[in-house]
Amino acid sequence: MPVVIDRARSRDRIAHDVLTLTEPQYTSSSTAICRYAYTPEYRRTADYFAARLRELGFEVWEDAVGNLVGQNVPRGERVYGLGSHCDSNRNGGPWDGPLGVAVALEVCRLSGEHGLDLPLRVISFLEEEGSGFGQMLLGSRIAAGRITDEELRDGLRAIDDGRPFVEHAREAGYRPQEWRSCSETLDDLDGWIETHIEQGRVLQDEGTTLGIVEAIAGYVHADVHLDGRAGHAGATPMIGRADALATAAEIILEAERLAVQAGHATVATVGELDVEPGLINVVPGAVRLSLDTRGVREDAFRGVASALESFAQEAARRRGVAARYVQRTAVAPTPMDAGILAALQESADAAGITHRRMASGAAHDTMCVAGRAPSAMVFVPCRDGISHAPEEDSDPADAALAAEVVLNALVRLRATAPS
Ligand code: HGY
Ligand code: MN
Ligand code: MN
Repeated sequence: MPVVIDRARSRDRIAHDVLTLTEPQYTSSSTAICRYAYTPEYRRTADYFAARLRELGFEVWEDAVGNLVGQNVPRGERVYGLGSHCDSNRNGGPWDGPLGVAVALEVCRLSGEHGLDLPLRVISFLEEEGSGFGQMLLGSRIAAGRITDEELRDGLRAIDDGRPFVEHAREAGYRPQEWRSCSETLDDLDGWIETHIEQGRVLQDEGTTLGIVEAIAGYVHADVHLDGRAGHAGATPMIGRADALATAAEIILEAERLAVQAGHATVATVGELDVEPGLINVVPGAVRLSLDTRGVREDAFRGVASALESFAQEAARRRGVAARYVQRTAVAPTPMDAGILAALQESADAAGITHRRMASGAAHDTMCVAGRAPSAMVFVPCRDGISHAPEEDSDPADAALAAEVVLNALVRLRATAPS
């Protein structure tokens, strides 16, 4: 018999956790949610979840770089993993990340209240958004060993002050030199389920309650550095200019064209643009633009990235500009585990909750966990598909239904687990 929960109570508890974290002490911005690794606002947010887990009798710790872990059985015992992240995009909304940690927390409460005694580990990964150091999924990539010593030591610098990741981590009391020990954060997992807002609008437009995520889009993140020649905007003839920003403009439009041409729902975005000197009366001498290209077909989005690198070189050469393409990171598309997907689907059917299989266009820490444990995700609708914006909104009643489905899926998985 499926476990039937008090959905209103779960809705209210999840809403309380998520909305508490919109209070001023949990964000450095007055207009959006903005918190990221090793900042006071992030520390307070992690401490909030740590306190809620300790209230449930969980042992709570942080690994060598700051992934937050809570567990209700002794370390070394097999567990089911739940969680997400509680850092935010710099222009973030309340639900992206904290919804998943709050649902995980609610499943822990429900497991205790219903006497299910599920062995559970909650993980809130560090720096999922990359808002502090420019690298998404940083905490889960470190835990999954999908980074190198050199990248960690030399390649990661704080967006705010340019200082190395390892310096910030040490100042925050962590042991970045022991980053390999973070693999223990993903040890002993018999399964992993992350709940997240959809960040698109498929569920809303269809009127479906939950998304059962069967694959997560992979991505390439890179930067293109263009070095032209600054000059007087009035006295420099058009012929012979080495205008870095005009070169960037060609590249940005080419990224759009290449993504559309690639098909298979491939996307490409140039979201960051630094212009030097950035003055009205000076021909731009130097530009850095970011590239984010993603999709569920790796050949398609990687094709966009390499075609854009060649185009940038060619457009720059035509304009007497030097182009340098530097990849930040690349993560492959990640299929989810069939057994976990089936358990989620059966649980949703048993509870009479509408659902549909879907892919995630957004990246998630689950991509890194999936290499270490059978993993899947559950999506809840977010209003009009708005995310990575302060207007982001979601209905905690849907999150409560997700908690009920996840709880029952874990009960199913345990019942069918090899003894
Ligand atoms: O951008 C992403 O896919 C995630 O929200 N960090
Ligand atoms: Mn997220
Ligand atoms: Mn996000």
